[in-house]
Amino acid sequence: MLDKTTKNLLITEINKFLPEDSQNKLISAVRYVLLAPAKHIRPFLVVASSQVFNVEVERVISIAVAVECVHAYSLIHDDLPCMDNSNTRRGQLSCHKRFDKATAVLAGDALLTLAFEILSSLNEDSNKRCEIIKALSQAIGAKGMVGGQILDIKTALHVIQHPDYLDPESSVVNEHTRQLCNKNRTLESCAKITPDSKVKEIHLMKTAKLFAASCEIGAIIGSATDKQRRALYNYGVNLGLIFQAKDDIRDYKQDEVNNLMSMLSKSEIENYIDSLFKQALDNLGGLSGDTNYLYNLLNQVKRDG
Ligand code: GRG
Repeated sequence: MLDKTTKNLLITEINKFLPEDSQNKLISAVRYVLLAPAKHIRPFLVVASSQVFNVEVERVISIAVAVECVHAYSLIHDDLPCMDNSNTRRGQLSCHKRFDKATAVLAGDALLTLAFEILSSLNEDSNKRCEIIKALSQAIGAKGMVGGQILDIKTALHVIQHPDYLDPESSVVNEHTRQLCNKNRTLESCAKITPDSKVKEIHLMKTAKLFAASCEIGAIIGSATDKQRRALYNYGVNLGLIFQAKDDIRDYKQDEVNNLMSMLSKSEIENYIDSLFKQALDNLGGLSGDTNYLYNLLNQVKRDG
């Protein structure tokens, strides 16, 4: 997503904060994930949103690194056996597989901490620094990414381990769960849940709020008006929801739990994506600066995920 020059700037900045230290296992683990090939959508959003206000990329590149640190931490922790239990990430072994579980937990912790060290040390006025830290904290805490993750895990556990909470006729349940559910409970005793709204809420918290905060941070640095800031935030939400819906379509064969494809038809998901796309276009339409990068990204995500 990032152009070559900006990507090089990002990598140079990462190396500045985290120089190679092959004797240090923790730093090696952090660099292993942070420098692995990635799309860098969130750093891109910071840079592109600030460009709407003609902010030079050099001024926001360390913020872009901080946001990528947060994202990398979430991936490392998400891959752990107690979460998504994934052996690979970014085309290589996941952090706990390449190193070990304790190192992976601590590498995530170190990345999250570094993000806030970077942001609190920005060469910006203290008001802006605090606003940026607040926006990011709100996006990734209990009401954002971490909250979305626990909701995801809890719902997944309900589906797998507690079929008594589910309606066996509901399209949210896969065949395995349906069998469990039918075995253990009668239809009458199963509570109804509304599946797609729950999953959309998980998408919002787990993914879209960090997209939105990345855009909002660009607006803060650019001294945007409240209206401009809201427009960029909402653009980020809509983009993040499209990104996740596309990911659900792509990922369905690997993971049916909490996946929109388990509860909506392909055309219903496409309509949902179209409506998010239109809202995101509206969000950009209200901005007078250069929105080309954001517009192109929106099209790219809608097309390719
Ligand atoms: C463990 C605190 C904690 C949070 C985990 C965001 C998240 C919450 C987990 C990511 C899990 C995941 C695979 C979600 C699907 C969509 C997604 C966010 C994919 C990874 O993001 P990309 O595609 O990855 O931007 P790259 O590697 O390009 O940065």
